[in-house]
Amino acid sequence: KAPSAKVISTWDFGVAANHAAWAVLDKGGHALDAVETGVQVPEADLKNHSVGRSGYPDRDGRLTLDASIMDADGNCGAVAALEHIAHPISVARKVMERTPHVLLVGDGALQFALEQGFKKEDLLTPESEQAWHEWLKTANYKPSINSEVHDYGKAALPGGSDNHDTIGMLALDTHGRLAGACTTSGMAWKLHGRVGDSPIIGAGLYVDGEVGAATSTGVGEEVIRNAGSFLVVELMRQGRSPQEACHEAVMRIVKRRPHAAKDLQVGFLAMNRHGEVGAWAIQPGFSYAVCDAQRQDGLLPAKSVY
Ligand code: SD4
Repeated sequence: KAPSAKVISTWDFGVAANHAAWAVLDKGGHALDAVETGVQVPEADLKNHSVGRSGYPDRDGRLTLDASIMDADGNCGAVAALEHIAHPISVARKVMERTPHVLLVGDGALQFALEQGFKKEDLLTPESEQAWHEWLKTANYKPSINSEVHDYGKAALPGGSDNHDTIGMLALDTHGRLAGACTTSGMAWKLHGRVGDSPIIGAGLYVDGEVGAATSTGVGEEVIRNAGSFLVVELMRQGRSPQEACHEAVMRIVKRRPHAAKDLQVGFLAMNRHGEVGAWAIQPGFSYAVCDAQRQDGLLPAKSVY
């Protein structure tokens, strides 16, 4: 019997993204095409200030994008601190398919994108630029890394700001193939050059066809520190359900740095190769979207530590 296709993704904007991915899966398409197509939806959404076009810029007013994509066989590609390209996920896929490399950053990533025929655009909308000007008025362009990271943490809390974070998407197609994609403009007002977890394979995204896939959202520094998505997949390999694996990975973050963790958000989302899903977050408020043949617009609250 052919496996049932399924796609899941982070946050409420995942519902619309899942719809686009489902159109690919429902036709018997490849999970990799599904996740690329799916996350392009929030990348293009002007109302969304944390992914792609109209994302909030860094401290210097520059909009820099991070994205990664991975399939079940360990093929992967990523871009970090990429400017001026509307769909960083598609550049990440080209890195995977057309270079011997996994990760291209900054000017090099832009140069590669232009060589591949992507269009150079100004992605900072007047609204996002205005928000940056407002932030500058009170932020004092704070030089202290520690206080900035702390502020970033607060910004990622529900209600802390409208910094609504990353889209991470995981799909299983009708041929039983898994794939994942992750894309973000990163934390609003970050230091120029800051790279989060989303383009780091094993941190913001990890897929292993033998086991399952995981992705993350929230304060990327905490996810990188703990190789978060890799950890979730390895826990599933050891027999945990996706839900148990996400819980244990979140607890690892909380136990290692309890004082930092109580004020910041990290959420994990996972799916094993049988299509079972799970999620867990540090703080309440993390939701994830689920779409399969039974239900196309599912949105579920994740359990949380606090
Ligand atoms: C990152 N996880 O860059 C991403 C997205 C984010 O608050 O903005 N987190 O860390």
